[in-house]
Amino acid sequence: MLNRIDLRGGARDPRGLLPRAQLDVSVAVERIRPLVEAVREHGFPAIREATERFDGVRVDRLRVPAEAIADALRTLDPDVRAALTESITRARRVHADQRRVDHTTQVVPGGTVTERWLPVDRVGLYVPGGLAMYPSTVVMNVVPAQVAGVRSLVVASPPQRDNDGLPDRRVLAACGLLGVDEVYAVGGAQAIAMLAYGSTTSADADRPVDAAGPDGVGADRCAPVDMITGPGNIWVTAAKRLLRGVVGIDAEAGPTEIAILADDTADPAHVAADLISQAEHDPLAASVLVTPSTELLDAVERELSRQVAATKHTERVRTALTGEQSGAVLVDDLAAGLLVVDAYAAEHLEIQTRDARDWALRVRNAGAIFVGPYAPVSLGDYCAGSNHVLPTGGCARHSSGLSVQSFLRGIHLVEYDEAALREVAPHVVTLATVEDLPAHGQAVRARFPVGSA
Ligand code: HSO
Ligand code: ZN
Repeated sequence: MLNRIDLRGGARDPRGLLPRAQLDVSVAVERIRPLVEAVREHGFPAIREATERFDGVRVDRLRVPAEAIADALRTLDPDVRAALTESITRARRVHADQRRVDHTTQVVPGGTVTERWLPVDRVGLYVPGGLAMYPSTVVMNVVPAQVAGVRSLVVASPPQRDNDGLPDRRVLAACGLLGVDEVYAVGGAQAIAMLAYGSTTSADADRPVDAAGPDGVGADRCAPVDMITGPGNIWVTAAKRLLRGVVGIDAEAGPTEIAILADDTADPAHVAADLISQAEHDPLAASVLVTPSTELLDAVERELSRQVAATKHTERVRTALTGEQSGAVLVDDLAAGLLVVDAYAAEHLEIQTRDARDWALRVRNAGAIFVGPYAPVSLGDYCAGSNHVLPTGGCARHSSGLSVQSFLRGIHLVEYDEAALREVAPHVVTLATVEDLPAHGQAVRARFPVGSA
């Protein structure tokens, strides 16, 4: 079922041999530009018009009433509630250890630099509502933001026709469990534009936020956020790309990926199940097995035929596994396999080998690494305590997954007394002169005469 790429017996550079699904966002950016502009100019009426056009729902208010969130929580299946609660507890435990402390460096006597870590003030989280409903994604975005100390957290998610034009009930329940009460029933590019610009326009800037406009609607206007996180479809991704800079954007989430580095000690039934688990997300999802063992690969193939036929989303999974973005890479040994997984830089990497931890510690590029036979990716998707918002498309070479750090800004506090400035002043003046920026030097000279260094 998997395309075979045989890298044995040669020193071929694995880069470029593992094709990935390419998402062409630039065309989508041009398509959504007018909509984003309309939201910026007109606010609520433009959002309402887009919601009617794309979601087929006519809304008078965007904000989800508190009773609807409470009701979704009250009627949530007790098992789902228990599982989400466990997921939240474990995620909080891990993310609490990511808190940063302010640090002061004494550079010279009388001269210090303090790094202060301050949370972003207001964050918007987009939760998709199309193919899949992800209450777990609400957890993975909200927990690090809350641990970072973000004071104002808002969720936007598309209105569902089968839920009275409100977002999915399980998404609302997750918001309720996490104590997020500012939720908007808005999806797609219009949601990202609303979060970035707010749903207020200059025409209603002078009325209080909770007062209705002249037409009696829009009493629940959304104030702009400073940063947007969360996955979405191509239109959401396009809007995020367009609005990067107006607001902070976490990352562009592409189709999910799993790579497994395995040797002959791996259980083929587990390897197959794990490859299928991420293929289930999307026909464009990538599942890649890297192994020196042809016996294992053959056994995994037999398992795949059996398990793919039996899984619920057979067609989606088969399309993903047989797509050019997926495959099995045969290598001479695990050291060669390590080069392949590093070149690939998977969102999720499983190590199912002898001495799995030793190999895992040698990996340089991966979003998250799942070590040994009892750490499948789906554990991390839901209940490991780790975050499941991870870099895709090779971005693990330079980026990390969502964390408390993502919601913090480090601000330097520079404190020098007169003696400390006097001592270093000649160097400042020299550097200002070499850069032909004499006014920079003058700013120091204005305080006292400066000799040469
Ligand atoms: N594997 C996905 C996250 C997810 N899985 C959510 C299930 N629900 C991307 O890391
Ligand atoms: Zn998943």
